Amino acid sequence: MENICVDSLILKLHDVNGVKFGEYKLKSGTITPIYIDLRVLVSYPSLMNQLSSLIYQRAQAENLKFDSVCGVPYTALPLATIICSRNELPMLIRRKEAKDYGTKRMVEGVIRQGDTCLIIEDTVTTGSSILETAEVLYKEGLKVTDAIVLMDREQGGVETLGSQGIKLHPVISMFKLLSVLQAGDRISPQTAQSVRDFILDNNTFRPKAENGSLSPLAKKTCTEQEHMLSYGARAKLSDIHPLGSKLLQIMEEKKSNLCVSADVTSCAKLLELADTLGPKICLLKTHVDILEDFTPAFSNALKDLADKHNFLIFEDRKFADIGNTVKHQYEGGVYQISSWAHLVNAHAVPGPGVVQGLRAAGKPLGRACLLIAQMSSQGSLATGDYTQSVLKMAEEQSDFVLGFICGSKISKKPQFIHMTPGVQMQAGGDGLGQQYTSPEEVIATKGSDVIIVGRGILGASNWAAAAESYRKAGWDAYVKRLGQ
Ligand code: S5P
Repeated sequence: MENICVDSLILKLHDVNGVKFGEYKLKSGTITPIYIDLRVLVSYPSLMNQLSSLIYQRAQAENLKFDSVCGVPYTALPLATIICSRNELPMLIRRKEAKDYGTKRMVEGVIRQGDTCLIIEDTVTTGSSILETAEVLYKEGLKVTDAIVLMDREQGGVETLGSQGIKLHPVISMFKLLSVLQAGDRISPQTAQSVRDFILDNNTFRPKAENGSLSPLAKKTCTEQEHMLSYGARAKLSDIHPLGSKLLQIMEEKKSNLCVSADVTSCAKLLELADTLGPKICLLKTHVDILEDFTPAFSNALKDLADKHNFLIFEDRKFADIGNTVKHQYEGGVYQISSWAHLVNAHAVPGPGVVQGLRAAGKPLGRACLLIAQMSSQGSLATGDYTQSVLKMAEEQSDFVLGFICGSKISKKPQFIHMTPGVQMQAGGDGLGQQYTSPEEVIATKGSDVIIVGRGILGASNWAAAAESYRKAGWDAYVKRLGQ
């Protein structure tokens, strides 16, 4: 099977003006800030071929069963033609107007009653064009169970067609398109956001309240879609913490959502670990107070390695005292944590003062903190209402809190980064309360962003190979989540 990169095709679609931003009037009369016009494709044969392959790959991946293929006229007609010609599939052509002479047929090609026809479309907004074509095919005695669309504007087409018994399979979604164009610096974060707002507010299927706004239930579904943004797109959101943005950029660049928990007890070992695993990780987590031979020179050496390999340092200090005390613990004492750790974490038990204390020392240095909203250990008390209160505390102090330690995604704000410890390839525990979940489960199912792995890597005979397998598992799960 041809290896086609969807992201690069999206950029090409933009290059050839297949996607435009501005003010355009749709068939319905609505003014839209994004216009998708794939009629230009016929002038770009190589792009046309690649897009056709992508569409057909989708049909194969879904294992669709059909006897013939029909493209919705006119734009999807050449796409369907290429697919049918390359794969030797029988095609049907739907006429827009019946001929006023001869056979007066609405569909050209050999029709066998009861056959199933797959519909191909270039762009879907409401799904009405596919429905029109399906109606014509039904009249000829054909069945339509599935349709594939290259670009889904995500304005209710899938749901509308689904309610009519046609399963729509989108190849590229609007949210994916925006995220790739934003990450590729083709559009500003503001433009991307305004298009997202427009799409969310103009869904033809979702129920609207009497005042015309979406119902809270529908809004919930919408913001969930937003969380499916890529790390790179989230890095560019307008109100993200600068350090959160930097971390997300590193993740995107290094294709790594792996944080190694460097729980070793000598400085030399920790530095060796950081140098060996540096290229594979986005974040290195330390417990500086378990080092037997800490010196200030060690923290300088660690900072150098972080620069060399482009990762951030996270001291897992779990501050949990009144603001004044944590400020001292953070900037003073033997460790002077704020001078070398980009990130620290804190329990929310003391109330918002704990963040205020950390902020006083860390903000001038450009640092940030994570709040512990849930824990991986058995019988943890950080659940339910407690977790919700932590979320609220983070929202109120998002100038210094950039995310959470948690078991699964707890905030729908894409600006917050979720990090999950207690990760190993195999489920199980350590006999001291630790409970393990797999990278796939944490990232793809639970919607977290970063896997924190300690003994899963440190216990292996080859650290680099183990880290690579965790990096790959975490990244594959993220790619899977984006495609969902
Ligand atoms: O809930 C938590 C929070 C943290 S930060 N559960 C955890 O296990 N951690 C930390 O993650 C813990 O202190 C340790 O450093 C790491 C997990 O290590 P592992 O060897 O069990 O992967």
